[in-house]
Amino acid sequence: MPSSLCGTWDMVSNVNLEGYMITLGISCYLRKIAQKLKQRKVIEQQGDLYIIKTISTFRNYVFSFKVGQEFEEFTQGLDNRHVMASEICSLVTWEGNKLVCQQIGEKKNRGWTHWIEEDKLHLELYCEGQVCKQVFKKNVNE
Ligand code: VL7
Repeated sequence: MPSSLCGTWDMVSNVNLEGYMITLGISCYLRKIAQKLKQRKVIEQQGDLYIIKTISTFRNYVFSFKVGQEFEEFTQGLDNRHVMASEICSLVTWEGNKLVCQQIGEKKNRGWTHWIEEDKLHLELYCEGQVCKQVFKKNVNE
């Protein structure tokens, strides 16, 4: 059973957000703002429904899904693209202890992977060969 991703997590590192944003076509202006943000993840689970909230002083992004079920996602406020299920695979799955999301759409080889390692929440956001690596530490006061 994978360790729980649930809780409030504060960003401690953020490597190559720039490369990831460039592949997504984010403007220079928005990239500068996004680079300065200390993102927070609030991850909740209600039955088989997961809710991942990415929180910042500038903008929030909320995504909810059921593991193993196809879904459509609109990345509102990020790069504003529609990504959706392919006909052959469900989009968020557990691969061992990693929660893996494939964001199938206009951009090739796009998705993310979350896992816990040494009490930290890890996230890789990837798109077209660029990988942004983020690490979060648990905020026990929230
Ligand atoms: C990944 C930033 C940069 C556009 C705005 C910056 C607002 C705060 O996909 C994500 O999380 C997954 C995995 O946890 C669950 O939905 C969100 C955010 C990384 C992307 C793009 C800059 C514009 C940043 C919302």
